[in-house]
Amino acid sequence: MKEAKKRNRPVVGIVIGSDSDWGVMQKTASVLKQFKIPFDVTVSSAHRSPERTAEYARTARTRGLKVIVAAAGGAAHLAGTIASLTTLPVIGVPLASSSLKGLDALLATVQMPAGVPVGTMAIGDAGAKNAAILAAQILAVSDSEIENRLKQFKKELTRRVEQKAEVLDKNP
Ligand code: RP5
Repeated sequence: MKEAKKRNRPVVGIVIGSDSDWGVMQKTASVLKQFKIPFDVTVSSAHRSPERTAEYARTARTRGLKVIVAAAGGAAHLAGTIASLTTLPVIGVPLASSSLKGLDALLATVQMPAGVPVGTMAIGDAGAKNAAILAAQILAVSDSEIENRLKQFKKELTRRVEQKAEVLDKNP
């Protein structure tokens, strides 16, 4: 495979339970772009399209994915179902799309039985962003370019805090 083509091949797969989840999960996509990590996105539901979800999970590794980010709201079984069918690391993002405001999705995603782990993020926006950062950190174990971008990112986080502290120091 040509180098350029290889570089653009998606290594992170984002799966959302419904297109209504995309508003939040765009944040995962934009952080992955920031780290120059190729990804793809699809909709699949553990409950409404179980066969499609199983097919996605079973073929993920051979399609070249290295990490899967699965996001759903309500009785969120998407990440757990995918994790049961692949050896790839699965990051779950619980979403606040039901009247329980994501607590249902958090518990459904995080409370996996021993043997089938899902790395569960915070509910909503923070979780969506952290899913991308964690995916970058997993990939950075064997990719020094991504590792360097992560180092820069952390420096920038610290710089912003110092900047805010300085503003408050001057005008308490
Ligand atoms: C979940 O149900 C989805 O992940 C979404 O968060 C929620 C509502 O889906 P829609 O009714 O908007 O399609 O499965």
